[in-house]
Amino acid sequence: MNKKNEFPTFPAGCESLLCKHLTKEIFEELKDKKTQNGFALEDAIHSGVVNPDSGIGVYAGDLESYTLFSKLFDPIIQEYHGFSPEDKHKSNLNPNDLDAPNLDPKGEYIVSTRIRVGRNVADLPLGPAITKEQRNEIEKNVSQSLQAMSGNLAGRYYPLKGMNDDIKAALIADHFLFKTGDRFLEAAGLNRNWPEGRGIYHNDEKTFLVWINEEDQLRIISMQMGGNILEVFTRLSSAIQEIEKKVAFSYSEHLGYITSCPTNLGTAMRASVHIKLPKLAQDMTAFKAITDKHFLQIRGIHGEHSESEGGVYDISNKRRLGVTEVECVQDMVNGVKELIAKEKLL
Ligand code: ADP
Ligand code: ILO
Repeated sequence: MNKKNEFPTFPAGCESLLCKHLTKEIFEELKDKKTQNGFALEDAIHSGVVNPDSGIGVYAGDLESYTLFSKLFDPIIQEYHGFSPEDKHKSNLNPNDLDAPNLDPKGEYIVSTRIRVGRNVADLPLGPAITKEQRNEIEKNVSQSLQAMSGNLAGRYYPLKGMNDDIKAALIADHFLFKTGDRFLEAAGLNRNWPEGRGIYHNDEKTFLVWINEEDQLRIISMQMGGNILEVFTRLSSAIQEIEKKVAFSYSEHLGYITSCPTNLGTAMRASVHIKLPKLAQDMTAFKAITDKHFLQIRGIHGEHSESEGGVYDISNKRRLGVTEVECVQDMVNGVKELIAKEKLL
């Protein structure tokens, strides 16, 4: 058991970026520092300390965490995104710059497409350090702004508190809603006061959705069945522009959009397909060679830390910082094109 404010010990075989980059020297230098929101090093590392199977293991409590604890965050960001402290982030949400032809016209491989971005409200703490009152205020303001949306983005907000259990389970099983009780988020302090202040907004077709106050204060999502990636990106891009007219988001020239998990910094974008690759899945080395080449990540179909089912995988961009939104989606498009070509050959 690790003691408070003592250098944590990690079990043998621990592969998290936290355990790799948290040296005793850095720990001693940072352990008594706190951001203006009272967020300390031990809060930032708690999730990775109690979950040694974490891939990353750290969360930020606010924008200041990224500078105050930069000796820990910078090498983690560098290793995950290949982005150095001198680099600047860049943005491009223009669908006209995306080269995304229909990769699967007969609908044999791509089951569904989803692109999401994370956003947090400017000048407030991030989820791990936010107060209950601040969180509830965000829910109120953001859900009101969303309910004023029109056209194909018009919809309704459904608070998690009081949501019927069957409806909740169906929304999760159909990949629309976040799960409850994630142990990584729990240890990061992101599940405090659950389910209060959380909820989901969606249009009737459930092609445009916004999660409120999960890992990030907003997760803006565009998704639909099949492989029309351009349509999904175009919808997301216009939705983001609409929301940005009403809500100011936390953004820095260096790190782009600020998120609680450093893997999401920058574009905060994850563009994914659920894709059937049963033959290629028999040879994970060949599979991984293609995903690595295109900077892609393989997940199971019930989200991160879940397994594949029936040869269907969640394939998404891994890089999010120092690349534009168009480049994130382009990574996914290029890789999926090659994955389908390989599956066809087998
Ligand atoms: P994130 O919100 O960070 O992308 P997850 O990996 O937890 O995190 O995914 C959230 C939900 O979105 C899960 O239910 C997952 O199955 C679903 N999802 C992700 N990609 C797709 C996709 N291409 N089609 C359908 N559902 C998807
Ligand atoms: N803290 C977890 C998850 C890291 C990346 N994923 C998300 C959802 N942010 C880990 O370190 O494995």
